[in-house]
Amino acid sequence: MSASNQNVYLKATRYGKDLVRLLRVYREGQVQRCTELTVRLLLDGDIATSYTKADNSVVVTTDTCKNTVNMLAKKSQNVDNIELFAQEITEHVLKQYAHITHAYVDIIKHKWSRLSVDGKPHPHSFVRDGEDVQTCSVVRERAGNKVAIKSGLKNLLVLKTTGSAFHGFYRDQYTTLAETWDRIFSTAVDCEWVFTSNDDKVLRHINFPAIHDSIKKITTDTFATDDSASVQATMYLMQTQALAKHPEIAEISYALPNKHYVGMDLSKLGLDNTGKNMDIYYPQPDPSGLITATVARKPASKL
Ligand code: AZA
Repeated sequence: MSASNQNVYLKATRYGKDLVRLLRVYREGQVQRCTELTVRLLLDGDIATSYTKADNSVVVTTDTCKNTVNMLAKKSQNVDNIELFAQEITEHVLKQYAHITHAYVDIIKHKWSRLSVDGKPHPHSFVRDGEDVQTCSVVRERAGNKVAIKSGLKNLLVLKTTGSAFHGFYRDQYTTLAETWDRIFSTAVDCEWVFTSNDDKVLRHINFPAIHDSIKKITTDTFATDDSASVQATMYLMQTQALAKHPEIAEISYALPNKHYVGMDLSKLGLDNTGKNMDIYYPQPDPSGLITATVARKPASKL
């Protein structure tokens, strides 16, 4: 059977450039700012013939996608506000290409924090003080000029040395885990929140950096202060607080690995490293638990 008369169809398409990396410097007199991004720009639309008929006339090249990101970074005043910058890219793409119906932009913002010298913020020097990143994902659809925005933070490593317990869990013939009332709790926070509005006029005026800072603070404050009964319970507390504080958000998801730190058995060396005497732990690289949840607002009830 030839390829063309198989009983198949092209179900979904999306293409563009990934891993477009750039550093944007803003020079404002003596003080300079910089933002380093990794950007993905993907397109969809009336492009089926490029797959099914080798028709390249509908292909905006992936090289053009890369140039678009770089040119808009050059022109934009908002590169450091990644949700706004991503909206600018998607808006340009749909204005520029009549046959493109969807633009997808994902941005990772890497960390460059201003250095201090003798206690004073330095005007043009920065430090990578953590591998945690800020993320966003923006989709713009020509039909109805709809925009969907998700923001996030990833790889924020935290650890607490007490204030975490885990007991009362389900037991069966395969359960060997001991209950604990005091354990190390460590995780790499991966969190995403979805904005309720799909209206680009509304979405242009949201204070995305402030919401990001606030959700990061809710996450770390709750992690530190909650007398944790489990990763699940602490996570839910973070989610309910974030939704209570930020009406612009429809839902919030976390994925938290439970990075196990296990007390070392030093009994063969004649040392007690158990119970209240446990202070040497092995940071177990794998396996780790993985706890995830999405918390969303209930639909408004119809009276
Ligand atoms: N949640 C925890 O907080 N700790 C655990 C789990 C869990 O589901 N399973 N083992 N240890």
